[in-house]
Amino acid sequence: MIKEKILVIGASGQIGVELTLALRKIYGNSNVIASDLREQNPLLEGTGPYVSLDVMNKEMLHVQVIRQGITQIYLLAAILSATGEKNPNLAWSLNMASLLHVLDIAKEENIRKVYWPSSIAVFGPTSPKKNCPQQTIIEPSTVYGISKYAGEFWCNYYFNRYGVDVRSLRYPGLISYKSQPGGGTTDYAVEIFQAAKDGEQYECFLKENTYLPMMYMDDAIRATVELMEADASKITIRTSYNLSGMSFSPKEITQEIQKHIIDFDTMYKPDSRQAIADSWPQSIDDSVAQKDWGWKTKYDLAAMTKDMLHNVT
Ligand code: NAD
Ligand code: AKB
Repeated sequence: MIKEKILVIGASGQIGVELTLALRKIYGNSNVIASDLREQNPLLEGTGPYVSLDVMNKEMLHVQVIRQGITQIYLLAAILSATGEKNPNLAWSLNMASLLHVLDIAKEENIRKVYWPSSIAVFGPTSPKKNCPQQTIIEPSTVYGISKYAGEFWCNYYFNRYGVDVRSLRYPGLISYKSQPGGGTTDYAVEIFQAAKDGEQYECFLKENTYLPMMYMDDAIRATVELMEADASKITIRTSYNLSGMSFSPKEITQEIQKHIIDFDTMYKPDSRQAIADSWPQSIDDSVAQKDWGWKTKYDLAAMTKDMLHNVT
């Protein structure tokens, strides 16, 4: 059996923390190396190796991959939608260069598998709003969405041309309590729980009837692990798989929280993130992921809300 040695890049971020912990459970603590530009997240401390790494420095990344005998790379470093609109050049440069560095090194060092997430942000105003299918009109309007769509085709290219086994999911907005979101348009669905637990009114930056595709972090981590463990013959999409969890609006999540905290309330003060949200689909059709590698969502709005309110401190 092959002994896996996994490098997680961007391990201190919202997904990185939980994915690193999940991978350490599966592959053993010492076989999963967490890395990030910023300091180690406290939840990772004492659970396994950590290296400080800037993915923009290709040589440094290459040295780490060789020195540590890496067999799989999970690339999570990126600039998300809202932050990306504040600095489009930086978002394009990080999101593209990081992926190309990893794909090149994977090709040169025969890395067994690479994981790189895309996003529902690839879809734009001309994509279907409801049950947005795997293959459809894709004309993203944010720099983040453009970088993700371009990245999907780089993954497809490296798979077809060089045989790099790179796999990808178009995550919806992710909701978690262990680590904070990093500058996205869907972040409100995490912030709202903190306000509710603190006994405060939540000021939402989206309008009350803005529906977006969302997913609980448990489901996102399970989907990632299941995709990466699937037999390569089952993976028919080498750009990125649609992935669906739930779809709700700020009004609906407020009403769901009110079932547990009666006097909780949200007021609405839409900002520039509203235009980004309006450009995205409201719900996603992930039937291809279901068919190819057996994907099935577990958490709906009610189950996610209950778990979040139980765990947010
Ligand atoms: P995040 O912003 O929380 O974490 C990204 C991490 O990358 C941060 O810890 C940051 O310090 C690190 N990083 C930034 N620049 C770096 C560099 N030069 N070198 C090394 N590390 C660097 O993001 P996240 O929410 O965890 O997202 C991870 C991936 O998943 C991204 O590709 C994102 O586009 C994608 N995604 C996230 C969501 C979501 O809702 N969180 C949804 C869809 C897709
Ligand atoms: C964002 O809002 O930018 C992210 C995403 C959906 O990619 N959460």
